[in-house]
Order: sequence, then C-alpha cells, then structure tokens
Amino acid sequence: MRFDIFTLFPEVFHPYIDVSIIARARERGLAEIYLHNIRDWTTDKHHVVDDEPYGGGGGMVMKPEPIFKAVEGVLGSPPTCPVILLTPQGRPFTQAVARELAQQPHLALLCGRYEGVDERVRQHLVTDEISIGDYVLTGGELAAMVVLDAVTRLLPGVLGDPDAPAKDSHAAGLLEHPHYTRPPVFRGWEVPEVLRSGDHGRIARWRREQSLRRTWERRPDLLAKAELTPEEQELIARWEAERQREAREA
Ligand code: 6GU
Repeated sequence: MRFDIFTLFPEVFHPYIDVSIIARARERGLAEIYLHNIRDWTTDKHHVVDDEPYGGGGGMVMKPEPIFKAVEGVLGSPPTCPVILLTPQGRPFTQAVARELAQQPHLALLCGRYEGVDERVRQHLVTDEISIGDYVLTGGELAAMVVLDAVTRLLPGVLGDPDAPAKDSHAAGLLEHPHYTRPPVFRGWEVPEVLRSGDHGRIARWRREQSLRRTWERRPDLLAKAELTPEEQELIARWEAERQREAREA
C-alpha cells in the first residue's frame, strides 16, 4: 500500500515511521510512505503557506494554491486515490474505518494546521475527512500518524501472526482480556492459575469472560453493538442484577 502525506512538518513523521512494525513493513515493501512538504510547492519569494481569514477574526488559514500544487503535482489532476483531510470536523476514526482504508492500494493524507484549510480545498480536492477524536490538536500530523499506524498493521503480512488483528481490542467490538508473561509470581502477585493450566478450552472461556467483564465495566456502549451468545447475555444480566443488589444495599 502506498501513502502520500502532505504536511508542513514532514520531519515529525520520521521518529515514528522509522521504528518497529511500521519500519519493518516499509523495509519489506508492504507499506510505501512518501512525505511531501507543502511549503516546497509555494512559488512566491517568502514561501508563504497561510494568510488571514476573509471576514476577519483570529488565526490563519492555509492557502489553497500550495496544497493544490502539491497534491496534484504528486498525484496528478484529479488524483485517482482518496485524498483524506485530517480535521476535527471529519468523520470519527474507528477500527471499521481503518479496515475500510486498508482495502485501498493508495491513500493521500493531508494535514491541516493553523485554524484550518481554505474551504475550496475541502470542496474540490479532498474526498474524505477524518477526525481521531473529540479534542483539538495543533495540526493533523498526529492524526495522520494514527491513521497510518492503524491501517498499516492491518495489511497482510505486516504482523507476524496473521490472526492478530482479529484478536485486538475493538476488532470483535469488545475490549481485550488481560495479558501476563513471566515471571509467574512478581512481588507476590500471581499470574491467574487458569493461564498456567495448559487447558486451552478453559483458557479461551476465561479470556472471553474477562473480555466481556472489562467491556461491561469500562465501555458499556460497545456491549450494545457486540455479537453475544445467549449464555453471554445471561452472564451480563447476572452482573447487572448483582450490581443493582449492591446499589440497594449500599
Ligand atoms: Cl484529524 N486534527 C486536528 N487538528 N485535531 C484533531 C483531529 C485532527 N482529530 C481530533 N482532533
């Protein structure tokens, strides 16, 4: 898969994309990442990329010309791949969106800065807008790295275990079960006996129950959408009943 990233700060990507799983995916040719500095596509003497907003008010707006020149200069006009603007006004990024984007052979990620980009960029160049959550960042770069990471690790061959993405938190609509590694006792705190039992049926049932319990406690909004067996629904109903009984007794 090919990523073209358009940004005023290409250097901030390297510390992340040059290590670990993303670096390995790049070395193996599974992900190709091209960074483009929008400022390189300015034609004026001072390489100006922003200007004051029409209508007044504070802040600066990214000018349309350098962005169009950069994106069309690299990808052609019109670009044939999705051009995604990272903005707090975009559609919420979720694991489902990551899976959808991982189907594409080629994505362009456009990082906004300042108060935003000229609206004509959105209207006539951008094909999709994504937000990574309800908070405000100073620019789209961190969001682009989030999208890049979440999509790259879904590409076939990137993770050692081909089933790994299916087991992740959120993949099945539930949070993950707890994980433990050696030593079996650390500062007197033991690894649950079931995980050392070697009984794979029991381990799988324990993990599923832990996953349900965690989701019930921390993210009940996810449980509403999860696919549960009748037994699992009954288990949750018992937890609910117990919680209500405790509330009455308190
Ligand atoms: Cl994509 N950009 C910015 N600047 N802030 C954000 C965001 C994106 N997603 C959440 N907050």
